[in-house]
Amino acid sequence: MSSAQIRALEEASNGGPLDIKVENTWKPVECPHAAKRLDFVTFHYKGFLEDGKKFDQTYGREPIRIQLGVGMIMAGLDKGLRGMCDTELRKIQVPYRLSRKNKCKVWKNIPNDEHWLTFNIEMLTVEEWSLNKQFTFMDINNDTYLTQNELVKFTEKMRKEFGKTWSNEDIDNVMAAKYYIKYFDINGDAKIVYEEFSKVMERDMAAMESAKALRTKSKTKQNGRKRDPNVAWILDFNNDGIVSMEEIEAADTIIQNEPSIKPIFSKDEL
Ligand SMILES: [Ca+2]
Ligand SMILES: [Ca+2]
Repeated sequence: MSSAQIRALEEASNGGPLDIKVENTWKPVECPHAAKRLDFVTFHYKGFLEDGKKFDQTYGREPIRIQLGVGMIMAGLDKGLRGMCDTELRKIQVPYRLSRKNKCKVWKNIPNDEHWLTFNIEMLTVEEWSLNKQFTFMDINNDTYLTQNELVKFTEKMRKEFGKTWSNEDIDNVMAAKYYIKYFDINGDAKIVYEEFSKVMERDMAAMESAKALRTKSKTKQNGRKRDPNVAWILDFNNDGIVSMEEIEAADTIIQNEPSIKPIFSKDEL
């Protein structure tokens, strides 16, 4: 029997697509902040094949630091790491369906064809998301501002190291970075400092809250993905917090033009 046939049988007996299995092996008494989407988490893992053989571990090298919910890790682990606390130990089993990832540096030792993968996770730190942490994450050379060139490098780094890609492959990294600068650069000096970044992000997040309230009131289902706070922030062209299929499909064309929402604020807002 092929592995695809085994999977089909297992899904049939499961009554639907297989999900991850989580065992809480150890939880600290104190948990000041449980990991949720957008938080930055730093962890070690040991990975095992279905026959129990260890295929990899991060012990002995740098632990892994990723942001949750933005495509930096296989879907099964992204889900399984949610709710973890500093120092917590968890065993997460990930089915084939949720272990897909692009070829990249950080995940290169993880086999791509295994039916089930088991990860023993040791959570080191959970850092709660903030605008400041987000800005620092993108400021890869740590000089307190973001430039077009740096944003291109950041996007490249996300792809090479973590296998994160644009959902529309026609999007060009340089065009996206250019658009991003125009979207955030309040004083027009081609650099984004934290004050500009936070000002524009806060404006957008307020707009997203209103859109969300409106959706709740009219019981409209959100149709698309949650907005990514990294360079892909620009893909939510109508500022409603949801990146729809239409927005993704039109993105490569839209970003060739000036942003329709300008980084301009009235006197009251500044
Ligand atoms: Ca910088
Ligand atoms: Ca949208």
